[in-house]
Amino acid sequence: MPNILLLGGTTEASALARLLAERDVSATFSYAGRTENPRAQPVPIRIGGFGGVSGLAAYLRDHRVTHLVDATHPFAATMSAHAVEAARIAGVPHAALSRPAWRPEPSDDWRSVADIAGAVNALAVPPLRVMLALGRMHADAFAAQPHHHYLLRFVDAPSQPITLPNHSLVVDRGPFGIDGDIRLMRDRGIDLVVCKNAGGSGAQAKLAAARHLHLPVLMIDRPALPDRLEFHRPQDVLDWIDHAASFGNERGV
Ligand code: 3Y8
Ligand code: NAP
Repeated sequence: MPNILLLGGTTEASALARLLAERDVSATFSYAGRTENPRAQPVPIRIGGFGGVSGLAAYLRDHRVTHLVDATHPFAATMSAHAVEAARIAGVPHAALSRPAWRPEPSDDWRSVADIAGAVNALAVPPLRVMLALGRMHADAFAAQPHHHYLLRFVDAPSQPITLPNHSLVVDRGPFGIDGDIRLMRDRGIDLVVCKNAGGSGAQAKLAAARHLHLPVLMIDRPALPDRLEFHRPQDVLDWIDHAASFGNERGV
């Protein structure tokens, strides 16, 4: 019988959890514990790190996991690297459920940068009203460019003071809608949107809103991820799990 460990935290991970629950497949949904009230899931949840590669490999063995599915965010590069290595050590089949990177439409005004530091450097320009749609973990990096007004959007109210001198904060969790993001950007007089190339649908609204308002986008490219088996649709992950199980070979190899 398959026993899945699903590394979650994305819309696609939640969609896969629903499919697994509908098919009554044994699965555990894993959150890092970054937010106060993570979305409930239709399968058992575990919250918190594993303790690095060795901790995850031990978890896979101790819980007799038959398949490890990494459905974390494309910027969760450490988790994804650990997942590939721990699955190899434990001899557990591994696959990623990821979403293709966003691509600009012909009318879009995107400038791509390699990483957060690249985005900070790109803001060495006269004062702007910047929507920093990066969440909480990277906001402080932009204190190096304190002359802009930053609109921040966090999932939870911050527990630490925000070091950006000139900012306003919206506490909201996605998935976001286009009309809501158009209203937010228009009401706050946004000149520029800074975001990660997350892909998927849950964060895409801001790109459509920027397009509608003819705003430029500073797009942060994804970090490098290890080579691995990847699917883009939850159903394809289910077929991969079924294929291994139907061959009576739970190791999926
Ligand atoms: C804890 C689980 C679902 C999944 C929903 C997706 C969509 C909405 C859009 C903006 C961009 C951002 C941020 C974002 C989105 C989905 C998805 C996605 C971006 C939750 C969640 C967890 C997190 C962690 C959080 C990070 C932050 C990033 C906010 C739950 C809601 C900016 C990424 O306060 C913090 O410490 C937040 C940290 C990592 C990035 C950062 O660097 O701050 N996600 N987001 C997961 C865990 O503990 O394992 O609370 O329910 C999940 C979702 N956030 O099933 O509904 O599929 O991506 N999340 C980015 O894309 O740039 C917001 O504002 O436009
Ligand atoms: P990260 O930097 O790649 O991972 C750092 C450490 O956090 C990992 O080594 C692991 O700790 C722990 N961790 C990460 N994801 C985990 C999970 N799903 N279950 C258990 N432990 C996890 O990760 P991150 O970028 O902080 O992302 C954390 C979570 O937020 C992930 O679930 C991700 O899908 C979600 N998320 C992230 C973003 C983003 O922009 N980064 C956006 C949306 C959602 P140990 O080493 O102790 O095992």
